[in-house]
Formats: sequence, C-alpha cells, structure tokens
Amino acid sequence: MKGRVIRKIKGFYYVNSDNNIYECKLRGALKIKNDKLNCIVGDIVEFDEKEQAICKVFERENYLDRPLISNIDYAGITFAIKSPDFDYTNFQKVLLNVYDRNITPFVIFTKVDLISDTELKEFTDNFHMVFSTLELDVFPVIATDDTALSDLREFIAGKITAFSGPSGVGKSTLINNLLNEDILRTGDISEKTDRGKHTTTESRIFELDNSTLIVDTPGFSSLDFPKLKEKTALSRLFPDFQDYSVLCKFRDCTHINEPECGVKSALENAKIPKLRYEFYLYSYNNIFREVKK
Ligand SMILES: Nc1nc2c(ncn2[C@@H]2O[C@H](COP(=O)(O)OP(=O)(O)OP(=O)(O)O)[C@@H](O)[C@H]2O)c(=O)[nH]1
Ligand SMILES: [Mg+2]
Ligand SMILES: [Zn+2]
Repeated sequence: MKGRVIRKIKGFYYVNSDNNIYECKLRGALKIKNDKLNCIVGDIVEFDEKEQAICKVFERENYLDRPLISNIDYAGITFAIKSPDFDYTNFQKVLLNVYDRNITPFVIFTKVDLISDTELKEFTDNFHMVFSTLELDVFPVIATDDTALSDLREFIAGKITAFSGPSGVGKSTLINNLLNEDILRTGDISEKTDRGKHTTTESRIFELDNSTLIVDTPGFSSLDFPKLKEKTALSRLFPDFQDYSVLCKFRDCTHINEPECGVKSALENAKIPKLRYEFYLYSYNNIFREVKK
C-alpha cells in the first residue's frame, strides 16, 4: 500500500492512505544509523499493512531541513509584524533557504491587529519596495480570527503548504483556525525576550479538504545558511539580481570587488535595494568565510 507520512512520534510513522491512518515502523533496511532523513514527514511511502512496516520511501520532490518536511508545493513563510517584531535579516534567511530548495515561497504576516492601519500600510509598502521583483504573494492576517483568512484559504486550495517561521508568530494558531478546531497547542511570548517559547516540536500534516494539505512546523530562533560550494551559486538564490548579474563583465563575478559589475551598478542606481545587497554580503561572508588562524 502507498501513502503519505503525516506525523512521526519517536520511532512511529503515521501514514495516511485513502484517509485511513496506519501506524508503522521503518524497515531495518531503510535505516541508516542516526540519519534523521531516513524517512520524514511528507514522504510518500510504500508500506505493509499486516506488518505495519514502511518498506520503501519514494524519491522526494523537495525537502527542507528546518523545518524538516518533504514534498511541499509552498513554503508559507510566516512572520509576525509585531511581538516578535519583524526582522528583515531573519526573513531573508528563511527566503534564501527556500529558494535553495527550489520551493515556491509566499508570505503571511500575522498579528496585524497589534498595529494601526497606517502602520500596516507603511510596513507593507516598505516590504513590497524591498522585494518588488520577487513578486511574493503576501497575506496580512489576524491568526486568531477566522474571518480574515478567506484570501489565504483560496490561495492554498489544492496545494500542500508548510507554514514556517520563527517561534511565537502564530503558525499553530493559524492552522487551528484554518481547521476550525483547537487541535494544536499554542504558546505565549516571553515578555523578557519578545520571543516564542518553541511550543510546537514536530512537523505535522493536516487535511483541509481532499486536495489541500497544511503543515504545522516547529518555529526556530536561529537558522543556518544554505551550504553552497560555488561562490557564484549564492547570487542565483537572489532572483532579483538576475537581470543585472547577466551584465557583469566576468562570468564568475561575485559582485563584491570586481569592476564593471551589473549588480553593483544596479545598486548604485537604486534598482537593487540596499537592504538586499547588504544581506547578500552578509550571507556571502557567512557561507564562504575562510577560517583564519
Ligand atoms: N494578537 C494576536 N495574537 C496572535 C496572533 N497569532 C498568534 N497570536 C498569539 O501568539 C502566541 C503564539 O502563537 P503560536 O500559534 O503558539 O505560535 P507558533 O508560531 O506556533 O510558535 P511555535 O510553535 O513556538 O513555533 C499565542 O499566544 C497566540 O494567541 C495574531 O494574529 N494576533
Ligand atoms: Mg506552533
Ligand atoms: Zn557582478
């Protein structure tokens, strides 16, 4: 039988096949010691109903390490506008990881009830200015209020969406609301640090309807940069640089010190926002930092 892993608890995998849930173990032959990637939530698997064992994991279309989830159509990058406050660097780091895995991102801003309409407009205008060429779909929501979610519902219909973002932004709250059920535990925000408390500890898939799946995931407080071998691979993860990097004199231009660099002249002409270029430099230095002794 074939199905999708929707949940993993300790050594047990919960496989959904035709709306029945089967509790399975993983066949020994599929286990590589200490490899968290042996079988993950989102995987399409073949399993033996009698033995309650997964005997094959089908090749993944894509996957993310943080949060750990496979075979998704959308990464719904979820950030609060306030409490915890929106952070451009963190947001761009998530975006970079999503682009690195060839997954389509879209954006959810939660807690818009905590700011005024004017502040919201100012915030979204600035956001759209920074990311204009990425054409990100953006949904400002009140995760605690179902009436505000109809556009989002329409957008994710027929797709598999993983909601991913920092701890405490309201991912589980949002999913409870989309499901019209209080299934998931939600947490509050630390007053001292303005951060979430890592309430969710697992990726878990829920069905909105037959063809629409949504995934709750554990929030993070810090994220790694993607691992890249080639220095030129980084600017490929900046789709908004593409029109300009083709103009660089050198094919292997890193857009840092080279002459006649299309990206740097676009920066000078305000075609590439400073914030994006600064984040490019920051990423470059982190990913390719040479260890000096
Ligand atoms: N005012 C307001 N509060 C919200 C909103 N969304 C979530 N909250 C609150 O924010 C807190 C954190 O929500 P959670 O849903 O637990 O956040 P999470 O993103 O799942 O956090 P982790 O599981 O730790 O990653 C809760 O107290 C929610 O009630 C919103 O849109 N407006
Ligand atoms: Mg949660
Ligand atoms: Zn260049």
